[in-house]
Amino acid sequence: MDDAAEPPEGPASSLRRPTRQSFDSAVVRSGREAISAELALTIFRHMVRARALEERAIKMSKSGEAYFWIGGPGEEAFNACLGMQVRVGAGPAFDFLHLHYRNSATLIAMGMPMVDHFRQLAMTVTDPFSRGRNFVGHYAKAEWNIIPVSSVIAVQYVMAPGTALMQKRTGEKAITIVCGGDAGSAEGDFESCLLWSSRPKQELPVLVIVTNNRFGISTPHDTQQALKQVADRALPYGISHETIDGNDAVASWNAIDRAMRYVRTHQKPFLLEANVSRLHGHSSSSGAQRQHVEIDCIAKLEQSLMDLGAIDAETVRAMKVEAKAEADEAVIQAVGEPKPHAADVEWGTYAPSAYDAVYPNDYTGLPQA
Ligand SMILES: Cc1ncc(C[n+]2csc(CCOP(=O)(O)OP(=O)(O)O)c2C)c(N)n1
Repeated sequence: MDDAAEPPEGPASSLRRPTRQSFDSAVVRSGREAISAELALTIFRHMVRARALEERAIKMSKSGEAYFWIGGPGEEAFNACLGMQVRVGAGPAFDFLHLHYRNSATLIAMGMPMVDHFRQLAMTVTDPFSRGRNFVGHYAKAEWNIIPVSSVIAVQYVMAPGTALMQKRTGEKAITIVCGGDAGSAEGDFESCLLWSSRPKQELPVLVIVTNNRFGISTPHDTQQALKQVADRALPYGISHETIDGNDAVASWNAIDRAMRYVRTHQKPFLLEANVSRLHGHSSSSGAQRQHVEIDCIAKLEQSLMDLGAIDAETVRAMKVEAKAEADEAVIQAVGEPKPHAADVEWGTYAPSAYDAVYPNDYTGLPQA
């Protein structure tokens, strides 16, 4: 960093910082890995905002402002680091994302306004991802190459090679990123993803991610898969792979950086498994109570930043209060917005095709930009 330059304005700008000189050289360490204090503070703020969003979302599901909650509290460290490293944009020159329903911190780090998440949860017609028709966290955004999230688990894995093939043909260094859970990795779709991504001399630029929280709803992972690590599934295909502590922001940042560089440069797949916590159980259907036995990635990074002197308790408190207020305000806005009309239930569900001569009258209109 240029010594004369001020640290960039933005998310970390409100934080108490060490002196100019010490800040430039300060790093947060974890084992043999490190990231700059400045980067760690930016990641931390994304994590805090994502947690505030999820905690408010859970409250909505309990208070009757929403019907169902599912989301990513516990995955903020890994998912914020992921969102910050995505090449965001539309079309083959940018990264494609096939996400699942726990990626709120990824979207927060990419720049999603909180209100959009709450619009989908409150099922308003203003919901930009599904017009109030899908579950929360089921993002879809053409401007950011986000393929619609499916409630049918693991299907995203088998779709990912499709966008990666298109990207490889166009010759850009953009990649496809696909995320899912450990139980979803038991589906044939996951195996198909590995197979299609690793065909000899036709390898595809897919970053295959498994966030392993050790459960499929209530079924423990180790009762279903004999392999100790999901990432070992890459071995027979010759796919490069790594398993990391996804509760560790330093490890997450560096592993995602390494994996993305590999996929971009070599145009080949990489399987990254991140062991994460599930802080509020599976969904509102199982009560969404806080699981205090699980490691909290926010507390972990907070402690590292405090130990370094890059942040103090008062600044942390202020940041959390600010994030909560942002979430509260976004909810007030979202719940006041209109709901979809019953008469429009089929609208946007079926697009015309040049080949569709059988049911020409079924076209119900595409969402307007
Ligand atoms: C094909 C399919 N089978 C079953 C379900 C029901 N279901 C919803 S979430 C889930 C567990 C998924 O666990 P995992 O893939 O580990 O992800 P996690 O929710 O733990 O992040 C199941 C079985 C589903 N939605 N789709």
